[in-house]
Parts: sequence; C-alpha cells; structure tokens
Amino acid sequence: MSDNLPLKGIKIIDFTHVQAGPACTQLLAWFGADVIKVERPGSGDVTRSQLRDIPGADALYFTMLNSNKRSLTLDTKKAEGKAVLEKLIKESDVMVENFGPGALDRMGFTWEHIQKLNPGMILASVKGFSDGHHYEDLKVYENVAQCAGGAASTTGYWKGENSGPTISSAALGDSNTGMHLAIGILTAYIGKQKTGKGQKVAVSMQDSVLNLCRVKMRDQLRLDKVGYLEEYPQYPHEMEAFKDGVVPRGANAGGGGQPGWILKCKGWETDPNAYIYFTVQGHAWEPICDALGKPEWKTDPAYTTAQARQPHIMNIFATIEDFIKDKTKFEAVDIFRKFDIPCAPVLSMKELLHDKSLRASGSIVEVPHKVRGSYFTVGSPIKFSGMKPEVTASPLLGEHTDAVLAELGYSAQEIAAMHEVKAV
Ligand code: CAO
Repeated sequence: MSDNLPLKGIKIIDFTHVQAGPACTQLLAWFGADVIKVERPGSGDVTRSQLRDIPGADALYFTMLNSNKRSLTLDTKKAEGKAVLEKLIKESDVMVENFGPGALDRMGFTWEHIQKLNPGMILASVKGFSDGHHYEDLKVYENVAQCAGGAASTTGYWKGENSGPTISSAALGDSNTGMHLAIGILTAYIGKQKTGKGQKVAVSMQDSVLNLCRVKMRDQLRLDKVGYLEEYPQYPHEMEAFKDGVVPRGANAGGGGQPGWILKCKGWETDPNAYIYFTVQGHAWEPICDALGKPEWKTDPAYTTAQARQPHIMNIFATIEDFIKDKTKFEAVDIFRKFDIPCAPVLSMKELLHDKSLRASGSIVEVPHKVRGSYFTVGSPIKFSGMKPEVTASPLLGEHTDAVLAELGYSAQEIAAMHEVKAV
C-alpha cells in the first residue's frame, strides 16, 4: 500500500447504500480517505445479502463496491445512535448519503443541523432528480435514471422486434453518478481549504446520465436546425426516421464524426461475442483501403470523401465483414492495428476477468477476504505515477464498530451499553 495516498487524513462518513453512493466512497477510500460505512445493525447495506453466490457470506455486489472501508453499525433512529452520528459529524470532513428523498431530514439530520454541528462539513448527496425538480420526490434506481436521463431513448435499434428504448449494462445511473459526486466532493474540499467553510454537494442521477448523453443533446439541436442527421444509419435511405424531429436510436453507429459498426468475425454463429468494432476514421480511409486490398477505392469518387461514402456505408461495412469472415476477432484486430485503424474486439466479461494486461495494471484485482477467502474486483481505473492504491477487503458488518466508538471517546462500558440496547 502506498503510504503517500493524498486523501489520507480525510474522514468520511459513508451513509450510503446500494451502488451510486458506495461507488463514490470506495473511490475516495482507494485514494486514502478513512471511509466509515454507517449501516443499520443486523442487516447493513441491502447489497450484503442480494444475489449471494456463497451462503452466509457478503455478496459480491457488496464486496465489489465497498473495499477499503470500515463498517460501523448504528441505528440512527435511536437516541443513542443519533448521538454517535452527531459526534462523528463533528469530527469528520465529509458525509455522503444516497437515501430516498427526505430520509436524512426525517432522521433529524437536516443540512441546517449538520452545519450547526460542523460548519466545515461537506454533505454530499445523490438523489434521482435534482432539488426542486418536478420529480424530486421519486425514488430512483439505475434503469429509471437511464430512462429519465436520455440514455434509454437513444440506445438500441430503431426498427425490428426489439426496437424499443434500451438499457445499457454500464451503470450510467449508479456508478457514473457516484463518480460525478466524487469530483464534487473533492472540489468542495479544495474550496474549504480556501474558505474554511463546507457546503452541500448534490448530484442527481438524471443529470449525471444526461451529462454522458451530451452528444445526443448535440444531435437534437442539429436535428432541430438541419432536419436530419447525416451520420446516422437511417441516412439517407430511411429519412422518415427523422420526420418527428426527435433523435432516433442509432444502434451501433459511431455517434461522432466517424462512422462505425459492430462487425461479425469468424465463429459469430456460435460465439455471441465474435465481433469487432470498426471505425472508419476520415483520414484513415487510404489505410483502410490498403488493409482490405481495395486500392481502387482510394480514387473512386464514390469513396473518397466521408459524404460520398455515407449513402453506402453499410455496404462498406459488409465488405469489411466479408474480409474478416475467416479471421477471429483477435486476428482481425491484429491486421487492422498495423494500419492504425481504431478498432477493438468485443470482449466478454470472462475474457476481461482473465485479461493479462488488466491483471498487470491492477484494473482487475484479487482481494483477500476474511469469509470469502478472496474475491476478484475491478480496481482503480485511475492510474498515478507517484502512488499505487491497493484494494483491500470490504468490511464485515460492524467489523469496526467498537474501534470507531473508542476513537470517538466512548468507554468500554458505554460501548457495551450501546450493544445492549441494539443501538449499534
Ligand atoms: N438506522 C436506522 N434507519 C436507517 C439507517 C440506519 N443506519 N439507514 C437507513 N435508515 C432508514 C432511513 O432513515 C429511511 O427510513 P424512512 O424512510 O423511514 O425515513 C430508510 O432506512 C431508507 O430509506 P430509502 O428510501 O433510502 O430506502 P429504499 O430501500 O426504500 O429505497 C432507493 C432505495 C435507492 C430507491 C432510495 O434510497 C433512493 O432513491 N436513493 C436516492 C437515489 C439513489 O441513490 N439511487 C441509487 C441506488 S443504487 O441503484
């Protein structure tokens, strides 16, 4: 473990559950913060027991989102529990929560009360919708946010049996919101160093999804002006797709200025992931022709510009598919990489789990765990030149309760009394 982790000395009350909040605090814990997860006695974070793979052991859902933390059980609806939380607030820098709308207020921990206890406190919250939004009262999970933030309406196929709005498997609503929150917390922390004052940092899941759908909002604005979207697969053969003036779903199209598509490789009939993503980068057109053995395309006016290619871009993709039909996805990429073509194999979770490079870089790590033996998890996607964060096990429920209470100044008798009344 690096002993020079920059967030060392920052104390965080992790009053979060499920995924959005825990993803944020886990990131801060990797980088050195002392993250104390406050959990309901007896049950803890609901993910401890959801989708269990080993009876009686914390589920992977929990272990993969709560590494490097300590666990304090506390019933914050009991007077004794409230008193402990108040003490903790006085001694901490940040409190992160992602309960349903109003839950923290109902517990008695309004922003006003928290500020009175500790004017330097940074209170970081995740909610489904922002304060004052006409949906602010709604509880929200991942897929709800993907629908409310524009991802679902712009993902998937625009025709065929399964052409409705589609959910991405990437946690755009949950972990993505947590990452936004982490940026907000660190910004407020730097602000506090200048002003001495804390502040409330609020991130909504809808806003976080929308922020990642920025290019789709760009497309709406272009559509409003121009009436069609030239890089979409519907252009120019299915112009009725633009008739209602709403950004249509574009399936696997590039989304930017470079057309792209998912192409079948050898074995696709039986292997659901025998595909590559291929991008036709404008300035790489000549190398693409060379790679495909189609030098005549370099000078054919039907192919020389992106605009000329677009009407038959699907035929171009079909030609590339024909070229790679006897090559595996890895062989195809090995050919195209020599021509500097942006492409990659479609990798399954199994392939990623066993990927040598991801293991070497610490992006996939194996973590020893007291009950499970060990578990694999996704490590920090952020790499630093001056430190190497080490992923350590998620805590057992209440593993650090007595230690945290002792640090807060409670005597052994007081701690025993709290156990007695089930406040911890
Ligand atoms: N001691 C005592 N009570 C506790 C407690 C503790 N340590 N920790 C939590 N609670 C109580 C809260 O006070 C609250 O009680 P009330 O409803 O009586 O005020 C309750 O437990 C938690 O309520 P909740 O609304 O947060 O929980 P839920 O399971 O009904 O809803 C979710 C879950 C995620 C939909 C909701 O929390 C939410 O909308 N959060 C904001 C958005 C979010 O982060 N969603 C992403 C979740 S990741 O997929």
